[in-house]
Amino acid sequence: MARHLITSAIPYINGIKHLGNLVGSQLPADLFARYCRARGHEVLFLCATDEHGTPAELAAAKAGKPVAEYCAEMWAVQAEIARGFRLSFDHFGRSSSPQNHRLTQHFAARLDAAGLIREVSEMQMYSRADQRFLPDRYIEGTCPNCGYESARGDQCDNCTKQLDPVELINPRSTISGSTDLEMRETRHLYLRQSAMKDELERWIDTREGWPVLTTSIAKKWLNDGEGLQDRGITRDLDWGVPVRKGDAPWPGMEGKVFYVWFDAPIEYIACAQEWVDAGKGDDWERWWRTDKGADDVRYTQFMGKDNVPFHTLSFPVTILGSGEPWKLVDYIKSFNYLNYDGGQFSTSRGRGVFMDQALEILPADYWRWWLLSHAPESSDSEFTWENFQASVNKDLADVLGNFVSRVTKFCRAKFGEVVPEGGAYGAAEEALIATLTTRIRAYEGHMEAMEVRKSASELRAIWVLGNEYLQEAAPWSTVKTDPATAAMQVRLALNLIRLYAVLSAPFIPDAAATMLAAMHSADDRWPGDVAAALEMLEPGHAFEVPEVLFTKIADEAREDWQARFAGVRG
Ligand code: B3M
Ligand code: ZN
Repeated sequence: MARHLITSAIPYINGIKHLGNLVGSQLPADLFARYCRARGHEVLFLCATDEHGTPAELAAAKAGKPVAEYCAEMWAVQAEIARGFRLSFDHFGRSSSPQNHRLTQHFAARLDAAGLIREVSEMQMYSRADQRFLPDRYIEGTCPNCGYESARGDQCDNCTKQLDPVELINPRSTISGSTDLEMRETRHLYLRQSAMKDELERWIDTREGWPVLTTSIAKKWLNDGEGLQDRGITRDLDWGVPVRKGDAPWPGMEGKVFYVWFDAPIEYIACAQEWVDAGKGDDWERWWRTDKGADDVRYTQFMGKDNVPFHTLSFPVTILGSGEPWKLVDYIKSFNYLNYDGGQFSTSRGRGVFMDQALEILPADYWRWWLLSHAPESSDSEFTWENFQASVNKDLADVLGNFVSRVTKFCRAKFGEVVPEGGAYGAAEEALIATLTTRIRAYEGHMEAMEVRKSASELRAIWVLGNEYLQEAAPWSTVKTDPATAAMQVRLALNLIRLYAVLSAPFIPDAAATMLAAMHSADDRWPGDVAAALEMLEPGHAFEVPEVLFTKIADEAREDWQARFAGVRG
């Protein structure tokens, strides 16, 4: 038994996320958390909303609400949708929590004491039309690195380079669109990341088996051009963590807040404190402090590729620079992008399927299965309605659903709603158990390695084995000449349903629960010896025929949805 700390990148508070966001962090993190729990490990799985900075301010302004009120409402909306997708967070926190305020100010004080913060007087973009400084996302312009025309002030979405707003070419205000901008003096705190380059590089070099996507992005920003640059960690904004040195004021920094990307990852830790303060846990330090037992913890982070630089460089600098024994990440699982039907998902244009809409049209398991089995791991992947329909109809309805329904209905008709006795296994059953064993061990290997697609295809292959067995054994004809053998075949198949429920639960938790309930079984222990796992439901054990597990998607529904989600949301 091991201890797993698992965090998903924390989604911005501004609005409901689309399926591309979901599959890039929260959903695969949930898959892994559920798998680890199923294997008997101790898990702390955390996520939160990322509430500070310009995205929140801009969205609140658009909604015509005070930003605190807007964030509270949107947190509740996101929490509800997360429950709908069965995301099994131990706590879904908020980066605006008092815990995160305190901890962020604490880290800033430590970094300052370590000489890692310098104060810089700089010229910053000021918009005369808007009468304010324009940090981050209040400015858009052309990326100096790749030429992308809609790069944001803090990062280019196209090439992932972290930017400072002043570096943009042809900048404009995103509030008013005004290009009447001037440079004015303002003072800010800079984190001396450059001073941490060697320590950071040493740390990255000791990370074993990190995915290429993760290390290549980290190394790129560590060694490219000027190398690791110092980062401004304060902003001229109202909404955020006020700049303080721990409990003390920070002279000269009055009225400023920390940059959202400074406090957001600290929320991973604060979230564990919130978890304790909410009465859900009793000790956060044994997960986060290596001097308090967190040395044994394996810490895995899940995120989209655009978030990798912040997690491999910025956040580790905060942790290492503090000089305190905080737990550092052991493994970063990052994802490429999911595209939507020939283009990109677009939050601003409402293009694609958003999490709330997805749950309105189909149960969570349908989405979970498609998204995970098509996770953008080695490259970007694409959602198309045809592919979604085919995958649901084939994998879920024809393969898994059909197996469950055929076996239970046949047994009810011939032997009643109890597991029949039957004779001893023959060669076909022995062969099935051997193949299942190989495949289940392979499935475990892929799940442990967080190879999401490979896990899904192994699971699908395990389902297919059941159908192939049933087809070959054909108890519906065997029963006419040899009822005892038919009974044995059905007994094995009913046990397979229970086993499938256990194996499939991390992917499709609701269907798995339905299958277990139909088998009148509460035993969801992970199979060690497969033969033994297939004897758990003994002769005489009652079961029932479940409702249809998965309904096929008709062409008409698919076409409707295709049209509905192509355009503008609303
Ligand atoms: N909120 C970006 C995103 O949602 C950002 C992640 C923060 S992780 C600490 O993709
Ligand atoms: Zn760029």
